[in-house]
Amino acid sequence: MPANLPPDYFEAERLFREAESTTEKIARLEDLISTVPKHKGTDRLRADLRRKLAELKREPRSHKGGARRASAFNIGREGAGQVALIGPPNVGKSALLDALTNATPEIAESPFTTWEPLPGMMAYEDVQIQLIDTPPLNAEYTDPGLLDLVRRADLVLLVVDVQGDPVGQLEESVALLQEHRIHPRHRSEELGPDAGTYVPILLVANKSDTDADGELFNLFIALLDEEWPMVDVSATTGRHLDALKQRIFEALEIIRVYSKVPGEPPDMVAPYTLRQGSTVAEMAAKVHRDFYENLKTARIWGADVYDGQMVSRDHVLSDGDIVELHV
Ligand SMILES: Nc1nc2c(ncn2[C@@H]2O[C@H](COP(=O)(O)OP(=O)(O)O)[C@@H](O)[C@H]2O)c(=O)[nH]1
Ligand SMILES: [Mg+2]
Repeated sequence: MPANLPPDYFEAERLFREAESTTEKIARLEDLISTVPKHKGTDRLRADLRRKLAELKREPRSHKGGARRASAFNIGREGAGQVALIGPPNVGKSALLDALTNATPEIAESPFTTWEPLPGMMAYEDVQIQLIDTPPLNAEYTDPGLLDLVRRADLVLLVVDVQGDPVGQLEESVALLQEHRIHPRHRSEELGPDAGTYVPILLVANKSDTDADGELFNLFIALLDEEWPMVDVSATTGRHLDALKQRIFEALEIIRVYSKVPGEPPDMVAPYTLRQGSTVAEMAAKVHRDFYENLKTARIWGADVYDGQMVSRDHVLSDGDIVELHV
């Protein structure tokens, strides 16, 4: 694997790995190939990928895959991460989307108010995160598009109603996902690499509006037989919604990096967002391919460096760093 592939490559690679039908695999592999920068260090990789693409094109296509790509669930990623709100009917998924984002979904007591997924953007400090409301999980029928959305999501918020039967709701939802080989990430060690797709899940115990001392929430926790990352909130009163936003940001495992043009003040308004552990070269790839290819050094201001420190392209960035790229 050549060093310093741009972050888009890893994202595209993940989507390719998760593609199910041949049609979808071909489309995603084509996307993947387009993210590989063209230079000597990537010759082998590009040849391997093109060979794989030729093989896939020889396979018979399934119509199912073609239909799936056009699904309403295939929502383009926007902002620093894509987060799916899922769960049983009436737990307040749409109410949460309404409370957290600029979107205005329909909210109602009837169990099947939401039929189509609906995205909205949530501001957290200076980043925008995409939240997607979805139709309820249903043991009778689950749209394959919904399952794909869950597999692709950077984070899943599994919403339950703490005033209802949160344990039953959680168990049913997890069982349904499991039927489709989707598992919470904290089970990966137990289930092993061949069990299917692991997704990070944050459990959201909604409707905790009358639960001022957390009694219902603590009872819920006591009844669970494993530990979940979880937070109790109320979409109606706004209780703990700020904490929820922060947990979402943390769970995405991203850092914000601010760019600076030599001789000018940094742009502190629109940070680049990168995965934790990303390097200066990966940041350069987000700015422009030319920066990525021609980058010589960079100067950094931030918590782990002295002001204006010169670093190489392999330097690992921290949240809040200001970076001046030199080509
Ligand atoms: N008490 C209370 N009711 C809520 C809360 N969130 C949603 N609801 C109500 O629960 C019902 C279902 O909400 P909705 O968002 O449509 O649920 P969804 O089916 O999961 O999308 C509506 O009557 C909402 O007003 C909450 O935090 N507290
Ligand atoms: Mg709804």
